[in-house]
Amino acid sequence: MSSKTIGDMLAKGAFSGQHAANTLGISRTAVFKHIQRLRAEGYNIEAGPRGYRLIPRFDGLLPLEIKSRLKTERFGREVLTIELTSSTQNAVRALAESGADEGAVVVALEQGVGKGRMGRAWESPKGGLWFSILLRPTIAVTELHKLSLLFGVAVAESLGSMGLEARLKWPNDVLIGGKKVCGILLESSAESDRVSHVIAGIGINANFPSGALSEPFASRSTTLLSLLGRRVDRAGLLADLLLSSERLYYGASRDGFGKVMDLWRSMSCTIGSEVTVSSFGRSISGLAIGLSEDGSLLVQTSGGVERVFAGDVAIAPSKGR
Ligand code: BT5
Repeated sequence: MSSKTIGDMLAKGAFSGQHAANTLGISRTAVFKHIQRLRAEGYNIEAGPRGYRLIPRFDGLLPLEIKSRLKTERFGREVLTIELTSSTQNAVRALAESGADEGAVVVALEQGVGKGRMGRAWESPKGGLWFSILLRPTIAVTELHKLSLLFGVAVAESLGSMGLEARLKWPNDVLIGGKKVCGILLESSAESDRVSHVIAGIGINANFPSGALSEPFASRSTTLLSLLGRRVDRAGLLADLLLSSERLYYGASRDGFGKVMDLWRSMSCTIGSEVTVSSFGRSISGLAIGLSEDGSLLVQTSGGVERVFAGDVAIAPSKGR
């Protein structure tokens, strides 16, 4: 028996020391010791007439609330929630440098300087699901970019299980109804050709209205609240997403990225669309005809098929679904 079991009970509601002792087959003193351990970790646990009760904080994203929903082996087993940070990427980098294990997650209620790709900003108001996860992949440096495709698939799967049809825009956007609901950022640290760690940052516009973002992002984005008309359980969504991504990640580490690529193709709104791709100051237009095995986008232009390895895609409005 560990504090985790008491933690799971606390995440579900109030209980008496006697009830916990009976349920777990331990003494009331042992229950009290677990409660004290959790208090020492920073949880505010009230002992009132209805027994022990966890005082809510962090708007449903306390580590205990997340952990009680986890079905993963490694992803999210170490989780830290921060009220306000510059970027969860920085917080996970600090964990990585202090030797944290693969799967450590940092969640922030709000980010002061949320990061997009290529030095762009990511607006991260309260109500979003902003988190980063530490990976220590054994894959080749040349395969790293496929991880952003992998997380895109995992996000789309999780949103799908909430009844939302998410589509993927190459390389790393998740769209619903043609509007961006989630962005993915991968930052890696490699020495020569060995990857020491990768930090995957995922931002999902969850429980705030699209209007909370500034223009022009607001009109190009959507949020789960705007789509569903209700707040979602972010701890549950995070747990679900960690499970999807863990399955895909260890599957890809074992068998390669073939399955991820196939899933990505089936969820793509890029393939089959007229696109303009801007990459390193150059822009090409044509029909996106496929995703090649190396993760590059194949674009049929008037001059032939071009293979795009990095860049931003704009989808022609009529096809941007
Ligand atoms: C991304 O970059 O889409 C990656 C976003 C990753 C965010 C997560 S949150 C947790 C972790 N911690 C961080 O600091 N970052 C990660 P990119 O493809 O470059 O898109 C950035 C562009 O999206 C911006 O230039 C805006 O146009 C737009 N944008 C900014 N905030 C947005 C938002 N909340 N929703 C939709 N679009 C947004």
